Amino acid sequence: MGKVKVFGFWASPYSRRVEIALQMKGVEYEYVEEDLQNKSELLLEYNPIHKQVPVLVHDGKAIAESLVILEYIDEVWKCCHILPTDPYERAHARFWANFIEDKLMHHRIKHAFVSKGEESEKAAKEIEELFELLEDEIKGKKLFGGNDIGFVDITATIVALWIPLIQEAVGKTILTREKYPLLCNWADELLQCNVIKHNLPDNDKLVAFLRHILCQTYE
Ligand SMILES: N[C@@H](CCC(=O)N[C@@H](CS)C(=O)NCC(=O)O)C(=O)O
Repeated sequence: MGKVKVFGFWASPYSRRVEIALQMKGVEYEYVEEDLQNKSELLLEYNPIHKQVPVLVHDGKAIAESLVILEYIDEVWKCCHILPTDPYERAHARFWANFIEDKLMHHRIKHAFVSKGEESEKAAKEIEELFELLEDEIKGKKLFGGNDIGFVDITATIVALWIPLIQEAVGKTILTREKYPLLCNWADELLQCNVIKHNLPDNDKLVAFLRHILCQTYE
């Protein structure tokens, strides 16, 4: 099926998505760790638009953007589907993955956990509303993908691991078991899965890293 390479960064939830998907499918690949302060010529060549990890290189052809890469992996390696086969279910999974991407990721998480004063309260309220929507969506299901890990679960690993560790790093808690029991049960379930467990960074190392980058942003 051709040579597969992943350009990633150890603490990146986006990079982890790609490795989880490849390992679910049993695809062999070479992993290249990028220094994001000093990006390699190859990364800039493969992802000239965004200049970000992850990048998947398959048979010499580069694909950027983690969700695009997940769909590519699912189309090329057909075993154990990441996206549902039913068109409606597929659309539904894409909707929730995009929801996580557009609404939750990027600046919203940083704002909710590390901004100060009035801005902080507003951002925390906004993120609480998003968690409520996810809490509702997971109702009656073990995982977002049903009984097996799917597109939304892989996209949402940031909620299962990064958010609890961001909370630990900055000493502010928004996602609690009392308020979001179903979402927390889902996170427990997901973190038990071997392919997820083996693909997540070391907790202490990640907390230290998150503390460093998040606090630096708002100093
Ligand atoms: N939308 C992109 C986001 C990727 C992203 O933000 N990557 C970060 C690492 S977590 C990065 O490469 N940052 C370096 C930079 O922006 O200069 C995806 O889904 O792949």
